[in-house]
Amino acid sequence: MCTCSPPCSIIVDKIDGNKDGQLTEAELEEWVRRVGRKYIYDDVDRVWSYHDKDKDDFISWEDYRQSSYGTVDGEWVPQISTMI
Ligand SMILES: [Ca+2]
Ligand SMILES: [Ca+2]
Repeated sequence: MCTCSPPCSIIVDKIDGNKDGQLTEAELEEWVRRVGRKYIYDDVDRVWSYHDKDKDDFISWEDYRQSSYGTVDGEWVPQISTMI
């Protein structure tokens, strides 16, 4: 009996493209590609939202500077969080 959380059958159902109850290498490969694309798109959304400070759907130089730089003694310097 499967004790996975969520149960393996739920995950297998998502991977099993033709719903025959069997997983093929091609189905697994397609699933890995699909999950990878979703991760990339989600990450782009996250980074875009972080940099678009005024939420106008454009990243201006001012947006980028505010999200990536701070000031020390009046000089713009990269923020430590963007250097890591
Ligand atoms: Ca299948
Ligand atoms: Ca903006």
